[in-house]
Amino acid sequence: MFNRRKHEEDVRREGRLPPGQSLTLKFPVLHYGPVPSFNPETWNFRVWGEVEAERRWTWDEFQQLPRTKIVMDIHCVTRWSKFDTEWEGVSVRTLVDEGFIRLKDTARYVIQHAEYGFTANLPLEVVLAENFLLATHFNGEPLTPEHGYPLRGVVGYIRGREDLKTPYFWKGAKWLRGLEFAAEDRLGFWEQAGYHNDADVWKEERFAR
Ligand SMILES: Nc1nc2c(c(=O)[nH]1)N[C@H]1C(S)=C(S)[C@@H](COP(=O)(O)O)O[C@H]1N2
Ligand SMILES: [Mo]
Repeated sequence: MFNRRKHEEDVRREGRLPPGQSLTLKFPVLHYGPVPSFNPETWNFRVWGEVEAERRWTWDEFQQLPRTKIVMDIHCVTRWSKFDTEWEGVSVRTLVDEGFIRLKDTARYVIQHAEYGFTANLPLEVVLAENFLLATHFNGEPLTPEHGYPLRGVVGYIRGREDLKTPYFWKGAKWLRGLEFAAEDRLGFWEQAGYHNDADVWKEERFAR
């Protein structure tokens, strides 16, 4: 308890605690519905929509993509924040820069599609920023099933990067199966349920109404 309080004082002083948030040392699990199972034989990852060519990677092929590590603070709309979390996986920016994904000029939004039809939407510039990752590992270990194994979107705050927009953590879909690049925005699962579409943690954009 003392430990938690002290950590919270530290991040508050450093300006890293967004309004209305409190620090947790745990890693709460939050999602709608059951945890899906994973079959590496049938799993694939698809990219479609406003792209020059649709892509589909098997689990083995996905392992061969270039990998990136980032350290971020993550902020849940239910008011817990977790600091200095380390994520490893595949950067969408890298996939675009290295030609694995070729975007059309018309691509302006990205819909993450996960198991059971769950979706989360973000503007393209957020998905292409350094604080968004298709993550396979958390703190050096593969994701656990309840945190999205084998793949999830993650988005958070990178220290000192006030230039990047930081949305709440719900904008990262667990059990991710594909990215749809779109010309028009379309509300995802939680956004349709009344969560704020922009979800900026510093502006406390929690709910739309
Ligand atoms: N597939 C899927 N991903 C999801 C959700 C969900 O319901 N389904 N919930 C989101 C919400 S509301 C939050 S706060 C985070 C929680 O991630 P965690 O369980 O790893 O803490 O996952 C997000 N990703
Ligand atoms: Mo959430």
